[in-house]
Amino acid sequence: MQTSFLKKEILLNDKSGILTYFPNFFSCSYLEDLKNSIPWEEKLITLFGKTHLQPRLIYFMGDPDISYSYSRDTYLASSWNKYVLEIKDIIQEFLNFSFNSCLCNYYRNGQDSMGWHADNEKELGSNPTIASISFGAKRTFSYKNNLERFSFDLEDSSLLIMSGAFQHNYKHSLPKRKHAEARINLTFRNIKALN
Ligand SMILES: O=C(O)CCC(=O)C(=O)O
Repeated sequence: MQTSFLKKEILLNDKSGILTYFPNFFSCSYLEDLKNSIPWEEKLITLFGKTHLQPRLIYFMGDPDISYSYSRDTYLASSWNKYVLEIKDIIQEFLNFSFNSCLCNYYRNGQDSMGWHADNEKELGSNPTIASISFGAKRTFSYKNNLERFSFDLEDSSLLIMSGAFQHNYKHSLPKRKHAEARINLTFRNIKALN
């Protein structure tokens, strides 16, 4: 892959965390291939004692025996999808870093969203590097600490890398939008076995 002409935006780079954005990372969109080949699931989530359907479809995949617990649920990784594996190989080569799992999110329209959270589960280790890839509709990504809140757009075929202490110092979310077409987000993670 030719990477020397890639546009790179450093949105945050200090001891509180690192956010690096590549707006046109992929030259083609995998939206339709991912939409049609992943067996998307609608899952429940319990928040503040109430159980709801998560406002998006998800699918968790990864190496054998990888499991990930968040929002009080444990997900055992399903086997890799061929397109996700192809994308993983490209990202790994670019970052010189390997991932063993991917949480896939399918936002069907502007009503689908992701609430405020940090990816700070123990099995991600401290200061995890997470590669987040977007295909389809442009959506706003927001992040905040106790003092400030920031937002920017995640565009089709883009790559966002969250690293350093970002997950310790900020929460992030993908708010609802009045009108939005379908969007798929892949977040590649490296999950460690907990003893
Ligand atoms: O869809 C997005 O860009 C956000 C995904 C996200 O925050 C996550 O999977 O933890």
